[in-house]
Amino acid sequence: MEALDLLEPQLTDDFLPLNGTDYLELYVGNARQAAHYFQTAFGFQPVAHAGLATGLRDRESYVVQQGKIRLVLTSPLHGDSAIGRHLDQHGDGVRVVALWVDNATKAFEETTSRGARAFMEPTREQDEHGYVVRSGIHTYGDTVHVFVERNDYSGPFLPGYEAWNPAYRPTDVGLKYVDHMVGNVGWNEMNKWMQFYQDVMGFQQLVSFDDKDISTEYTALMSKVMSNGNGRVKFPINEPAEGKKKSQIEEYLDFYGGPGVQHIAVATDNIVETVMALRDRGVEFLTVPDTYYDDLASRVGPIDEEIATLRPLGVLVDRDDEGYLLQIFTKPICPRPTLFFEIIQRKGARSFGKGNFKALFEAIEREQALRGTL
Ligand code: TYF
Ligand code: FE
Repeated sequence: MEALDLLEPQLTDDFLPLNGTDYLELYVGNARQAAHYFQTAFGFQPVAHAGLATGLRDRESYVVQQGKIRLVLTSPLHGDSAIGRHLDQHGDGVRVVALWVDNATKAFEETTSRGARAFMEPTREQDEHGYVVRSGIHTYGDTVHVFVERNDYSGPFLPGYEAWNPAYRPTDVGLKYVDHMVGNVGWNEMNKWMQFYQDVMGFQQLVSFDDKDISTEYTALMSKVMSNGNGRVKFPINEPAEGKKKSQIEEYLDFYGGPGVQHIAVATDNIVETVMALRDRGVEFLTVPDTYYDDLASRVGPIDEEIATLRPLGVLVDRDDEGYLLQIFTKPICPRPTLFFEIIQRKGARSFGKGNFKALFEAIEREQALRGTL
């Protein structure tokens, strides 16, 4: 690993100050069932709804939230539509990565003047709870960034949405915020998108992994981690690399029909309890061979958790100069082997689990072999 100095909060001019991730909008085949799944399996809480009942004619959306993580699940009401075509091409996936800003008009001007392709001109929406301004730009594939200015808004989500208060409310599982969100891009496109986040959005590179860091006997990929100035938004970008067999990134590109969001890493401050709750509710995780745990203590040194507790859960551990982290990856959450979730707990570490890459990628290869796509 070529570990560049981890970023300190930027003191110089940040032309695109971000307060964090505002929401992630997934286009899904059945938003009602997806909302139920994210409530039941992942412990998200119901927040808002828009659809035929609120005057929309073309789509239905459910908003669910846990900690600061807000998901919008949207389905089209007709086939011959932009959302319908997105679904046909990509299957369920992330369409919008919305970022919370203080000034969505300025965010639009700063990014488009640096070369971003406009997706949504600054638009003000108002209701009895105040107003919101949104704007947007295109990023890799069919993915877009929407800038959300909501400092003068007190409604449940956005104007046009009604509060959604069903009696059904499974408890949360302790998820707190989006730690990072990873994009898979095409062959030899990683540097282009790294440059995009640097030049157009003012991000800086945190870390870079080449194919020697991220390869097993069979498959390889490359990755660069981009971070905004204050570190609240981190976007690793992966590209496939040549190996003896098909890279998991190439598999993703084949099934998603191009670049897109690969995984959403969500943070917890008690990964043992969170993963126990998720497993109880039927969430399926990748597992590593039991031997992973045999040399864990010597690899990572003393940790607060009992290895005997982590082992049956399949939680992975890695250490860097600043501390350690615990992480685990779900299987893909849809029929295509595309989008999955990572659960992460940081105990000082600001890295991404490089020490786990080999075990993790071998676990992914076992899944690829089961699917017949390796
Ligand atoms: O976000 C990361 O960098 C880690 C490791 O295809 C990782 O979660 C990297 C690539 C990948 C899966 C996980
Ligand atoms: Fe990750």
